[in-house]
Amino acid sequence: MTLRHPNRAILPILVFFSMLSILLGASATSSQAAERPNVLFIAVDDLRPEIFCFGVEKMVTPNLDRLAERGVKFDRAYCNIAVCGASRASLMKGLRPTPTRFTSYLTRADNDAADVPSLPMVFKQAGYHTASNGKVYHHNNDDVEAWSRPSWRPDKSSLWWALPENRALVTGQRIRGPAYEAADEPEESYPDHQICDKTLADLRQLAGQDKPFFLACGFYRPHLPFVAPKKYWDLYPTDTIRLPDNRYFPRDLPDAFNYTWGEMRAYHGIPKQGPVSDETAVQLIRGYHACVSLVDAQVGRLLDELEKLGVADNTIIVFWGDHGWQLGEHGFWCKHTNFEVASRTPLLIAAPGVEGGRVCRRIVEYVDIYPTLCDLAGLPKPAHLQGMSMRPLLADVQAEHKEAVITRHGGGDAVRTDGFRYMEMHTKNGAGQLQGIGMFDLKKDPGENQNVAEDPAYAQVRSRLQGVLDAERKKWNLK
Ligand SMILES: [Ca+2]
Repeated sequence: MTLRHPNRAILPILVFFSMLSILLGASATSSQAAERPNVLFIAVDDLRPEIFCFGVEKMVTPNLDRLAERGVKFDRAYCNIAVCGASRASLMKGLRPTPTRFTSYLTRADNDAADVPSLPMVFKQAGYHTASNGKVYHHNNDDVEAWSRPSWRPDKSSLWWALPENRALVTGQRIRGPAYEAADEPEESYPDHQICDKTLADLRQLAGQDKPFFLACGFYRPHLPFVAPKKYWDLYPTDTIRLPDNRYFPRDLPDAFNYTWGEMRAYHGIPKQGPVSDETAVQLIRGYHACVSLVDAQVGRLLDELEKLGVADNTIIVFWGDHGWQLGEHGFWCKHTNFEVASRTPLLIAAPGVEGGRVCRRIVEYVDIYPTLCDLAGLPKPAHLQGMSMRPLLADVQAEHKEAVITRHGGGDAVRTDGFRYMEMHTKNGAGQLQGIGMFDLKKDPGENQNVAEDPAYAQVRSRLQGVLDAERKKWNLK
């Protein structure tokens, strides 16, 4: 359309269309680019759904709540293995963990599944600029071919304690400083603030390019130690913290499911065996909450920048924690189990064309993230994927998805359905002899405090869930 040679009769029409095109300019640009949406992929270390919008009302998480309003909150999302490196590698490769693949925090995706492309790799191959800041994989040099530029992390010295007296307590690899720290230090000195700064700079650079981007941003907290500026601790006064009611091992559960949370015992002030004092437990919970609010603030900065750059409406945002965390439930701390609190995770997905502010109660698992992102970006899904796309759920949160999700860790395998958790423990990292069975009726016992596996009233359910686990093992060759 041109205004170069208008005649009097068509001039008003041309003016109308010109104005319309100016008015629609922004959306026309976005709809062209919407064919290739950007991806902002936000990973958080050790974050369980301890977030206001997930029903934990004491939490101060206005930015995650804002993100939930933009997208769909998956209220029942589960990692496939509750340990950092393995969960991340499994998610990024779209493959389930087994007794020999994706087993520990030290897992390398490029060792354990070298022959299949990772999620960022399919985006890179499709012409995206892919970049990674902070803790995305466990190892900064994992899956190097998948990134358009070297992965970036803050200086190691910023990762731990701010106060010199706490740093001085570190005298060896397994002799760490305190499990928590509230220091009146500027937020800029904390690694997550620095990771956010780097990601903001990248966003400013990448938003102006012709290529769409897949930008991964991994925050370190609320992983131990719980170090956060004092201002975040002040959001959670000591006298407002309640310890969980179920600080005991589940009744009638075989001891094979017991767990000694060795990870936390390496920190100064934590006993080498036995429970922590109630006083320490309260401070640990405060520290965890403070770290969640610290991360929430960084997410807010990312959301603000997307808006400012005008790319928010054409960017898929995926927010995920790599597994759950035990905050004293069953007397446990840390992750490394198959209980609900260790395997349930926060998952938020906002995407162009997806109506925000909705809650999905269908059970989903982390191997489902890879195919979902392929679908949302219109990329073909590689044949090796073992998950199921959640795109139908983003369109209709009531759509059918799957009956059960499977999580595993060490010798343990678990099935989680709408109403039950069924767990087995085997020797040899899950490949050997059966050591015990556990089952919880989650409608009656959401805290998983009473094993019902040996209760005759549940014999039929137990047998059905055992069948589900066996079928999944066979289907995916998990043994
Ligand atoms: Ca982790």
